[in-house]
Amino acid sequence: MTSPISTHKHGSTLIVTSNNPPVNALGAAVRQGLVAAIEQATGDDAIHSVVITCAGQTFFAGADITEFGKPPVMPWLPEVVDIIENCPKPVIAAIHGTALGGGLEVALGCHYRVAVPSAKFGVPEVKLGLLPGAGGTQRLPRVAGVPKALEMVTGGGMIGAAEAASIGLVDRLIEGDLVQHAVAFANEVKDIRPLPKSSERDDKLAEARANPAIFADFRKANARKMKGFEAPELNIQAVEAALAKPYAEGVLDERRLFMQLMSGSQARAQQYFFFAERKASKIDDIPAYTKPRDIRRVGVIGAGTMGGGISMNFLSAGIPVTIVEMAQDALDRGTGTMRKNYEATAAKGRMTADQVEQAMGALTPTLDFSALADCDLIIEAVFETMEIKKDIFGKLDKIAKPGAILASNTSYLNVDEIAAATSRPQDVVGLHFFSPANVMKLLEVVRGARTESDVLVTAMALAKRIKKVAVVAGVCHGFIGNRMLMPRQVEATKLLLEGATPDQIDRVHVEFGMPMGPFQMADLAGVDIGWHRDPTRIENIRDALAAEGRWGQKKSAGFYDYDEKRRPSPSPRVQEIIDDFRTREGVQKRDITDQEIIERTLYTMVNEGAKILEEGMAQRASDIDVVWVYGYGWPVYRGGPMHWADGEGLDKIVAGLKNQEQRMGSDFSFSQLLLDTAASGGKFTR
Ligand code: T1G
Repeated sequence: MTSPISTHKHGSTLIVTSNNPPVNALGAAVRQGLVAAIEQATGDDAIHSVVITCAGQTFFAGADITEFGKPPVMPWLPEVVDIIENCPKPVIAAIHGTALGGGLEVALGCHYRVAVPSAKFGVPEVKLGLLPGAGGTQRLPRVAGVPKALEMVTGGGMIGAAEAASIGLVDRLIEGDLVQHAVAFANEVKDIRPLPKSSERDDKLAEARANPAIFADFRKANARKMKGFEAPELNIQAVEAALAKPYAEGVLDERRLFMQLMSGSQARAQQYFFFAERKASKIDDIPAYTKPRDIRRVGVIGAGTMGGGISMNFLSAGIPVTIVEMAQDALDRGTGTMRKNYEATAAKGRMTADQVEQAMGALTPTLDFSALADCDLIIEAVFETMEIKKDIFGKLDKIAKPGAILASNTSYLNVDEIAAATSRPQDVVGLHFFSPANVMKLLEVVRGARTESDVLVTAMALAKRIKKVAVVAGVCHGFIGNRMLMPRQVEATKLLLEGATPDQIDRVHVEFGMPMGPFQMADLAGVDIGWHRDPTRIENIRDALAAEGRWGQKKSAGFYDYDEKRRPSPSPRVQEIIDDFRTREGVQKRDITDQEIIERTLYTMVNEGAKILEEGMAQRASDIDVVWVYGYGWPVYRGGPMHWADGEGLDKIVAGLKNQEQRMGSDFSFSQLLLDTAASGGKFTR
């Protein structure tokens, strides 16, 4: 087996190249090769300096995550980094692509770092429930300073090469051939002694020592973002050790904290999710060589909240959009909202004024439906009623060019029925964006019975282009996410009649780690969504609220009352409505435990997920988890409903549901797959 590490001499410089596609992960063979290369440089008097570089798309993008959980193979990464740093000759990291995690730690072990302007740097271990475990929490603060180190280790984001150079993480930006300039740099520094070792620097730590409140302030400022996660706090503790202790001691704290995280359920869940997210983009029964169709112009029908948000995704990715409305004022309102959203992003410094103009300049608003004739993909985003959608697709069938993909943004309705309104069902697909469409990353790609393979491949490729995470769903009511939402909403509402309050149910969900509970979500989305609009027809609690204009936050009243700052408080009026319904329905009020709420809402979601799997409406259980993390904010440190259920134990899930079966009545039936998997001691996601 040839080593992924090769070396060759260029004058008195030893060039060490890693070729370990796709991302030069620091697997065992790479680590072994790096150690051998440093030994070679050390033992060869003709060598005065070393350049470490990577072939392919990127510098080392981190430890090899596929090795996690397996018996460790020596040398481990911390040792490799120390060997590099202790090389008696200067070692220069030549960086392109993304130097991430262990990759950045290798670069920090080098005495110097040079990079091309497009290079990016980060320590995303926190997203895997970990911390940089190869000296990164100790070297990064010493090189980049404590504030930047805290931001990077707890956020897991990337910084660009220019910023890295400005904070001293990169010694020189290279224009032109990276390796050639890195060798020239090596010749400049080859005789400089002592060698600059990151682990021995103290200047940047001294700055932080002058501000002892730095950690408390950071914790306070980031409390909301870090809530529920274990890794961010332990990353902070490791950086505190860097400030308080000499490197040799601080690195022992890092090792202890790393092992504590690695052995925990959150790291397992987040590492599981890293691969789940990437697996979602693969469609098992479509050959990988299937070519996507060329999408040069997108048409969007409807300039409402969804149509505008959907359009922005394409405009931001540089894809021109023709947006169609029925009336000028609706069209103007829609395009005005899009511009406002862009300007708000620009105001936050996340895009420039030029980029706003560029995006808006690629938009063609029109009232002329036939203007869609030259679009390669047309997305319908109008009212959620089948009649209107079938009418629109019938019209589209007459004007869209051959081979155009016709997509509906429906969130529930039957895509096959919509496709049947055209003569080209093979070109019809569901593209279910989540609101707000220009923000939420999830895209459910709904595969009709007749949807052509290359249409699906096009949808998945396009999702990547517009920075969405796409999951293929089958045609069923609510597809994956909303279908699992239904039993949760049904049981949550019944629990109100039985004695729980909106506040209790929402609290249980928020304590679980959801961003909000069912009733907070209803008030945010709108209690009137899906309401029949007849105030005299009051068949359930939502009808009663909607009939009184309690439509949620937008009306300062829904399941909660809201003050002028939209702060919620339990509503006596809502409690009256619930009590009236309870009396009307003859339901006996009783104390509801938090555990019952978990069993009646979260366990039933798992059961519905199992049904989705057994009906083939999702390709795999991990896809269901991707939908819930990206579509509804399920806490990623719990992996997603199906991964979480495995951790709970499917036998416990079944027992809990059996506990509640009577109370749930005909609204509930067991998934056979859940029963069988639990009985066999199996799991959904491992
Ligand atoms: N290990 C193993 N495989 C990896 C990998 C990694 N670190 N990174 C990516 N892959 C695989 C990925 O599964 C996919 O495989 C393919 O490469 C392309 O990935 C001790 C402990 C680098 C920005 O967290 O952020 O270092 O699906 O689709 O969009 O302190 O990959 O093709 O079979 O994402 O171009 C820290 C994770 C590790 C970086 C490229 N590093 N990777 O994005 O490609 S922990 C990370 C990424 C660590 C040390 C600690 C991205 C990318 P397949 P992709 P991309």
